[in-house]
Amino acid sequence: TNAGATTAPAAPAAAKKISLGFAQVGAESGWRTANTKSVQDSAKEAGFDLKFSDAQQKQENQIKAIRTYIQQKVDVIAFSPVVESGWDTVLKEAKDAKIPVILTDRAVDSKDTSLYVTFIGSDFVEEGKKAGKWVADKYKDAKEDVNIVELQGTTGSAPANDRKAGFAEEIKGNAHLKVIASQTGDFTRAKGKEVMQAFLKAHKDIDVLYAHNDDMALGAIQAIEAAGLKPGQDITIISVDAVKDGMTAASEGKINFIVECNPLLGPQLMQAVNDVIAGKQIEKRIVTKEGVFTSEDAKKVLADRQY
Ligand code: GZL
Repeated sequence: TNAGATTAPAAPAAAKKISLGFAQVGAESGWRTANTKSVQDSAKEAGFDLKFSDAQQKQENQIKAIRTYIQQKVDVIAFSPVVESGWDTVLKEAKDAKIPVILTDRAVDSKDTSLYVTFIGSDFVEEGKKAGKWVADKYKDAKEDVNIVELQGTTGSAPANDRKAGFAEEIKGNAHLKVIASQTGDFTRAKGKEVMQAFLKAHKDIDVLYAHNDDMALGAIQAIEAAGLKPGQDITIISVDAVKDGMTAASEGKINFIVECNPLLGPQLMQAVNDVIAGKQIEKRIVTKEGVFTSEDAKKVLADRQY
């Protein structure tokens, strides 16, 4: 018999962790912070090696991050495109490198849908419609013009384009409903306050503010109060996201109606990553579930809100 010392079989090499490269938009809003936390917590939960970057809302930084992930040969790339266009080149590079790409939160306008496996995110047109429907209903018997100002999200972003379109669609049936000013506040409180100050200087008779996110609405509320007006009373305010600070303002009657935009996309993203790695078929579009809240509703659910 072979008297040679036997050696224990080598311990199986720890299964190589799935590596996920995530190129985040930035840290511009409460929504984004909650979204980042959801991605990071879920990746940890899933045991993935997460590489994460913050692009400070600049497309070139997101493109750089994606190129880095390609060089690092990650298993999957995911990102939330800060704007809709300008992605085809870098997405082709990922495709040539045989690295699947998952879109989360925001969409791209690429015609070639083979450039990404799936898009997990809200239906922003639907969100704009929910906001517009509420305004159209509130002012359905208006006998004189209702002057609306609009704080748009980041110029060129899917949420800004679609929330604007959905809202306009729902109010077009009533000629009294007039959007007298519409400008980007870049989804931030600071810019929302600055643009609302300009709106208040230019227009003495604003009836409604439609803000594409809570952070801009909260900035605008500071400007409205500084002008000696009562937010939620002198100026009716509708917003989108339903983050904690927005829901708090709603519970205080400073925001009258909030359309929820769910940032907790982490679990669905990690499920999609596992499915991609397993070679499973994934639906091209995964829509997140979300509701709406009046001031009354906000009071009831505020304590239970996760973000
Ligand atoms: C929407 C998301 C938007 C939020 C903003 O899914 O892209 O970006 O509504 C965030 O708060 O800045």
